[in-house]
Amino acid sequence: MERTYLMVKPDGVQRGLVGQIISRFEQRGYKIVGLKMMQISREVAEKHYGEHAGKPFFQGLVDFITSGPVVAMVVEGKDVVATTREMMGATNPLKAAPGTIRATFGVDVGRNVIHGSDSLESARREIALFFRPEELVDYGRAIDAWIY
Ligand code: 3AN
Repeated sequence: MERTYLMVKPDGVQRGLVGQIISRFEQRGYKIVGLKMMQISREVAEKHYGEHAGKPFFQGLVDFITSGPVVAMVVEGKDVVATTREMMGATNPLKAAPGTIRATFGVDVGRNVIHGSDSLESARREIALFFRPEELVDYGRAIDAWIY
């Protein structure tokens, strides 16, 4: 089954949105296979956002993602990378479709409450960057027979 890396950013944690955000993925039928709160180091943040190195907003991005705790998770399910991107909405919350997480909870591109991997390749890279293999759990759920 496909897996993706999702992260409630420091603004989502500070605003008390962790439960509501995680709930959306659970309600959809996706399975959480890794979950932790952590403080990201600048080194890891710079790796995570490596593709944006050199862009004008890069320092701000690293400052922000390291500014407080985040809630990191690995979520598993059918087409989970593309579907969770859809559920998150566009990078700029003002452009995000109504009902998406970013449209529901945000108005500013630098404070868009959640990160999610944008491809299978990014998902693999980001899962390996933030989780050790033993932190991920393999388990079955009876309810899966009603989802798939
Ligand atoms: P997404 O998070 O939707 O995958 P990316 O990976 O292009 O978007 O950008 C990573 C993060 O960088 C975004 N979540 C956003 O917070 C920030 N960001 C992207 N573009 C801009 C921009 N033009 N100005 C400020 N921040 C930006």
